[in-house]
Amino acid sequence: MADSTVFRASTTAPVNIAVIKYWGKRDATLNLPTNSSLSVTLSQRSLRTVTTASCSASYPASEGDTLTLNGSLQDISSSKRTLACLASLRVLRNELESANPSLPALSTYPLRIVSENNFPTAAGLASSAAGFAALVRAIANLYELPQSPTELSRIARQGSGSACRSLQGGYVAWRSGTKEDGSDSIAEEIAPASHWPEMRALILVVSAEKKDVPSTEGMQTTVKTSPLFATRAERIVPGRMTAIETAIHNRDFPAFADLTMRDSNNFHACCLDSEPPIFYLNDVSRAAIRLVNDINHVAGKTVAAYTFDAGPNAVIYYLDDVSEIVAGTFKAILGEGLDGWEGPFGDRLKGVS
Ligand code: 2P0
Repeated sequence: MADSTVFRASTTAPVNIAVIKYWGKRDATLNLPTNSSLSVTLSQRSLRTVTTASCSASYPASEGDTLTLNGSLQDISSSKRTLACLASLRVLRNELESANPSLPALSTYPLRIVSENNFPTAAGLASSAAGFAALVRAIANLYELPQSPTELSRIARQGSGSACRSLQGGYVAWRSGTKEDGSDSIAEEIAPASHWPEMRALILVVSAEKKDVPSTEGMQTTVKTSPLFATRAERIVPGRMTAIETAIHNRDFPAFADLTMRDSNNFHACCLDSEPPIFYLNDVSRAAIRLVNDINHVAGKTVAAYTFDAGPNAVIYYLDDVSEIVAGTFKAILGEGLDGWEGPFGDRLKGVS
């Protein structure tokens, strides 16, 4: 009879919001990006995925590995990305077991993965980033793998590109790398959150609907059809990566904000430059942009920065000492919105329709 011991590990992974955007793949199977990107990892108190991974010799082999997301069983047999992550993690566990034959053969047991997001899935709130980061971290913990977060980022990247940036906190750069096998396409923390503890993020949930054009599909369209995109990848992003790392190291908010807003605009310009054009921003998004511009104008300096991912939801970065001006103005203008969540760094998240 199979040993009924169940091995289990749980973890949480936060969402990250890019300030220099990843958009475009040079290899769609390995999820190798066309350009480097840089993100801020949000607090675990706000948007996060909680994942438990377990395995047991007593789990029926006929059921194979299973993934339950927000209470519903997913068909992972057709998810090449999930399968790639599980296969890579098993290889690492198998290496441990080969080196130490007294270890239980967890790599041979079926896996059960149960994952919950505390925010809308696929609404452009980086759910796949937190999801795959939590999946990789939970199984790495279950398998007691010694690999560092940067080493594990290679695996999370195969699940979803942006997931490689959610294994670490603070300010994280994903280096695109140049090697064909992706071995140098990894994420590294360039500064911990404690380096700039005054940083705040306010998330405006403009829409919790699934996005119109999924990121993977949208970026492939952009790479194939946008002339502006080639300029972005080759001539715009490399300089911005260096400049924003300097701004973060110097805690220079105006420079950080300027680069963040320009890069969001450039990414959405590339979307618009695609054929067919891709529209992620809507009227509420544009109103948020105008409001940030107005706040900065009235303040007489740059105190707030907006950024938008593949959806209409706005993320507004600002520093704690201007919280009243920035978050206060947004709250006053947008009113009590649809739903208020406890937001990153203790701010309230506002839903607006
Ligand atoms: C980012 N986004 O840097 C950019 C900005 C959306 C806009 O990473 O195909 O879900 O799974 O690698 O990671 C969204 O792309 O795409 C994304 P895949 P992913 O955060």
